[in-house]
Amino acid sequence: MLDSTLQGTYDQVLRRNAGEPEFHQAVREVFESLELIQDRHPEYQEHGILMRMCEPERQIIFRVPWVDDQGVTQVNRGFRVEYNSALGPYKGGLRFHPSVNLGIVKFLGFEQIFKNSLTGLPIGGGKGGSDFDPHGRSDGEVMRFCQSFMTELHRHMGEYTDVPAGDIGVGAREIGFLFGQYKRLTNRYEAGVLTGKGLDWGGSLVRKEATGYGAAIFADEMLKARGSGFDGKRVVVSGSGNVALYAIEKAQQLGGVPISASDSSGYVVDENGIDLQLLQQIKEVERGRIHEYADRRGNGARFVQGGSVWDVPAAIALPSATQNELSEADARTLVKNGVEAVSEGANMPCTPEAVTVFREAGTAFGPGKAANAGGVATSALEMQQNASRDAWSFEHTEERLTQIMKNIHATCLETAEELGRPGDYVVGANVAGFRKVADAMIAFGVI
Ligand code: NDP
Ligand code: 2IT
Repeated sequence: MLDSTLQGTYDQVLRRNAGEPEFHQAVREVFESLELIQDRHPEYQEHGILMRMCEPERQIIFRVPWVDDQGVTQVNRGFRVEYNSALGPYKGGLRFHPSVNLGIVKFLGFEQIFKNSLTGLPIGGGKGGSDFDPHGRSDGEVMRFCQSFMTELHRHMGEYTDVPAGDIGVGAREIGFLFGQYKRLTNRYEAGVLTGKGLDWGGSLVRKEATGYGAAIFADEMLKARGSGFDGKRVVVSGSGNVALYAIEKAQQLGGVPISASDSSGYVVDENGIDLQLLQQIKEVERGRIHEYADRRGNGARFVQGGSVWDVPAAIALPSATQNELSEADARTLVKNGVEAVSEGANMPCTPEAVTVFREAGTAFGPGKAANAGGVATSALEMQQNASRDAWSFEHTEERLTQIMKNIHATCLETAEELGRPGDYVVGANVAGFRKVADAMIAFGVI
């Protein structure tokens, strides 16, 4: 149960946003943490911070018509939720996936506000996307879709206004088509308006790797805080997209042995450790399916159709596919198999019931808004480079990323300690992220 003020606001959120379960879930989790600080911050109530924080500053929904390779007209729906600009321009990815709807975009945008605050960099929170499915579409179809999407979205963007990037289904190819159309429509080479760009046209080294690297670094920090480490231990990873691939790479560099990857068709287990080059070739270059890894690797690697990758015993888990992919039953299996740390590469991959299981078992649990903040943090570094018309080295940028992840980890731990919940990264991340945004909102008055 929430206290009466929080419950009242939460009821209003439910009423106003009917049929958006992922959004409700994200709000509820933050509110449960805010219970701990309600008494200390009467000013939040006085200034209506809770309700203002839950209501996006602006929500844009638009038609995206385009013509497929057969000459048939297709219509998708586009979204951009400009959630909160207290700390900087709206910043957050675009997701292209058939499951995208307003509630999904709002949950992601809401999480993004606090994640971006935790990075310590001047970025507000936003998210967008479309129910367009890039799977099986030709480059020409993806280009025409992206051009149509940007033809509407461009009027809402700007390096001081709203700076999108990638998320599920949106990588360097899509960002290229989007940036090209923005440039054409505005007649401005405004590099800082999008991040995740190619290295030859304003992109930042390490941005591609940043989310996965950051999630593994966050796991390492949590392990180190308990006197432990990757130390040759088995690492179970879900997904095989941008986040998963580079979580695998960094986990290997830190001395762990990642033994799995997945996509929506099933998962592969490779007891000898994932061959990252092969996985990248299949997923990044060929855009293939995960079973091809087992087909081509030989060596005892096996593909399991459907099923749960969390059945694979491991000491460290890096869920890096999508929301609510790790259930209460999965969490129990992981705990039974001796998991020490779970670091969320994806946004909200663990259900609330799963998080409770980890909390009760004493598993180190890094919530996405802290653990996967490396991606957006490096996007902010890309914006810095664009603003100064500079390009930093890989080493320098990776050092900045590592330091940011360490700072976020330390902030979460210190805040949790202050609140009498030592080791609880969920309350640490929620409260530390929230306070900065709330204080800025109070400074600006009721807007
Ligand atoms: P990609 O599109 O590169 O990869 C997504 C992966 O997850 C694919 O393997 C995909 O499989 C799988 N997946 C997606 N949806 C589902 C589903 N409904 N069920 C099962 N598997 C699914 O996306 P990213 O790697 O960029 O994103 C992964 C997660 O990380 C998302 O939650 C995203 O919000 C989060 N994130 C991403 C950041 C970034 O910088 N890219 C930053 C912070 C968080 P398939 O191809 O079969 O659909
Ligand atoms: O969820 C996320 O943080 C992202 N998809 C990255 C956002 C960004 O602006 O880099």
